[in-house]
Amino acid sequence: MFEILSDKLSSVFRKLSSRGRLSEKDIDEGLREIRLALLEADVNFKVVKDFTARVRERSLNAEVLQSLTPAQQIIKIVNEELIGILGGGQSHLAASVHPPSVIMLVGLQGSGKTTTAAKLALHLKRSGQRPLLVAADNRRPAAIEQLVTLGKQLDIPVYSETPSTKSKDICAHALTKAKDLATNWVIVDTAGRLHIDEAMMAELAQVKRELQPIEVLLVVDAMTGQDAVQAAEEFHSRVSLTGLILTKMDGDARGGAALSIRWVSGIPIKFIGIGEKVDAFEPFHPDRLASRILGMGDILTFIEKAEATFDQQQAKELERKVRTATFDLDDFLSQLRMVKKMGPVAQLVEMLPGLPQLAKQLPEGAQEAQLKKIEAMILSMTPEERHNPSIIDGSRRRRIVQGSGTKPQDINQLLNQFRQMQKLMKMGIKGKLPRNIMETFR
Ligand SMILES: Nc1nc2c(ncn2[C@@H]2O[C@H](COP(=O)(O)OP(=O)(O)OP(=O)(O)O)[C@@H](O)[C@H]2O)c(=O)[nH]1
Ligand SMILES: [Mg+2]
Repeated sequence: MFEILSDKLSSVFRKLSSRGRLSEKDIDEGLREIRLALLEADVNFKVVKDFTARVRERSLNAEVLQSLTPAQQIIKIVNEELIGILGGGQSHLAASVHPPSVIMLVGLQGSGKTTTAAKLALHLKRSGQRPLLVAADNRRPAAIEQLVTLGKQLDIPVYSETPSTKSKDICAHALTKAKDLATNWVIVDTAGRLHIDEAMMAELAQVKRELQPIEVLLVVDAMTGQDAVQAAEEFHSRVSLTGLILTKMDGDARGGAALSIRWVSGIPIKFIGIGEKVDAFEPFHPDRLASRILGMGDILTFIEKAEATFDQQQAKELERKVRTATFDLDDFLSQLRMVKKMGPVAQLVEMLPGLPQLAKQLPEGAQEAQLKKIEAMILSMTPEERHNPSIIDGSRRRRIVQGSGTKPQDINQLLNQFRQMQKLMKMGIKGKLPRNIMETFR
């Protein structure tokens, strides 16, 4: 799930990152592509509209546009807004003050209720809790059998009766059983229907009155797209849901339901099912899903590192020098050091969108070795040479080579790169200025 969306979004970010300074038009163009990618992933159009409007508003802020790394700032904004749409923080399972805490699972036929009941019971058992499973789906004998078998497998007690007993009576008896067994959780599996109908809803409401559950969780098949979102709204209006469990998140659907359901219904997602096995189940973390979708969990770490390291004042001064074309080798060196302060270059390159491909072309350690060489050469120059490298002639070059332990062609390469940078700066080609030293390796 989310592979296509993920690919599309990272191509938008790659494009934005390659541009350096961004104009309002660049941002709108990027946002148009993001909007299309979300719609193609079957995300609800209202969610898409709200999302892109918020990202636009925050991106067109002067602080973002004038920063040295506008594309990264925008990625950060997209990530934050995505987390917001998915519910912000983690939503925990509620527990009753007077146990047992009763959890009622509801949902359409085949959404994964019975499997999820067992998964949830196992999840609780593993964290030291004592759950009781209840087979309140008396429509089909096979449904009862399915839960009983799962319970046996997991060594978790299951309460069941013959299919002729009414669901609400099964539930009343199950609560007594839970007291006898001293279980502190009761997980109730209910019957599903192909479509939401009056009889089904009336029965669920009855069961709910009997159980007085602390949680009414809707089990939603994430593969069913926007129908799932609609089902959530309908169930919510009839039995007031307290949370959602998205199943089949391991499937190859476009993922739009998963991305829309929280925002449209206002109900928090508490767990996700990620496979058929009983342990393919986990608490839902909006931030983890967002960074998975953006395919760049690491980029945030990078941005945080960069923010912590880049001295704003230093950055401003650098920008002024670039604008007035008075940028010299000393500035080059201080920029180099800023990059170095952030950590091993190879690691940084890995974190940046688009750059991993570039990194692959370079032998391991080559970049770092290259940076060390550049630093050694600049340090072997006199202040005058650093300020005005054009005075470096044959004899000065020999001295620098000896001082830095490099080769004459290394110095030539450095001076060529620097001359090119200066030329670009003088021409003032917007967006083509190397934003940092790594780009001079392109
Ligand atoms: N791949 C995958 N399959 C799942 C997941 N959850 C459930 N399933 C499968 O979905 C199918 C239906 O699951 P059930 O648990 O029987 O669904 P149900 O909602 O109880 O179905 P009814 O009782 O008939 O309404 C089964 O084949 C499960 O193995 C999941 O997270 N991933
Ligand atoms: Mg079932």
